[in-house]
Amino acid sequence: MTLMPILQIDTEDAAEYAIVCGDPKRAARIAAKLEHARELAFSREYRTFTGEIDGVRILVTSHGVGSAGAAVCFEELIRAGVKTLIRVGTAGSYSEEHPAGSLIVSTAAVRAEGLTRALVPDGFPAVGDSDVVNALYASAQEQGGIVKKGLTVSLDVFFAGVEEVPHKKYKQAAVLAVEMEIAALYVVASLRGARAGAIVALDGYADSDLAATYDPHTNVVADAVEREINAALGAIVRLAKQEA
Ligand code: R1X
Repeated sequence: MTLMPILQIDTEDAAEYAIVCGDPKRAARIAAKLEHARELAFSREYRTFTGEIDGVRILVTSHGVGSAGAAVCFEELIRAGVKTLIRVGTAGSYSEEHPAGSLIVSTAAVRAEGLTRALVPDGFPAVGDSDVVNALYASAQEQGGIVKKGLTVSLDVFFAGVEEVPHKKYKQAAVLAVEMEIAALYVVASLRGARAGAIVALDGYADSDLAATYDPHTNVVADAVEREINAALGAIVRLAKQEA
């Protein structure tokens, strides 16, 4: 029995699988889909539930906004005993081919944040586990709507300052979406011998003036979040069956 100091969950409560998301309210929404769901802890921005999907026990934990805080969550989940992590998040789009309401499965993330630079050398990849990514993509396609698989970029900046964020270059380099935590998830998972994947619901265009236009609280985004949650749960069932 070891209590994780920040998440406040115990090794006894760990599961092989975890779904992670930014918003504590979304963690509750995911847990509501589980059998035998119960809350384990709510410490700072980290809210953890456990429950079962098709007989597979999982954890659901919120990680807040931004890489540094999210990495604390990923590290402690893995230390507690989690082997597979799936991030269910939101992101900005780089293309009119996939507008708000589309889903993107991240195969790998550009490390454009600061946290992973303090963990691993330049050139170290932030890459998803291929089994997890493929299971997520297959389950997401069953949910309908636009679903794409490809590169995402993780930034530390949400509202821009005076420095330019090179959205145009990422777009030219075929990056599909921008968010803030996938690079940290993929690097921490690689470092600690766990596997990870991520799916994001697009909530607008990344290179628009966010301060003026950002509104993730629309029905279109809520529907996409519902589909990505179902995709993540479906992916866990697929992966557990592959291992049985
Ligand atoms: O990953 C990004 C961040 O966690 C996307 O949405 C959040 C900001 O609203």
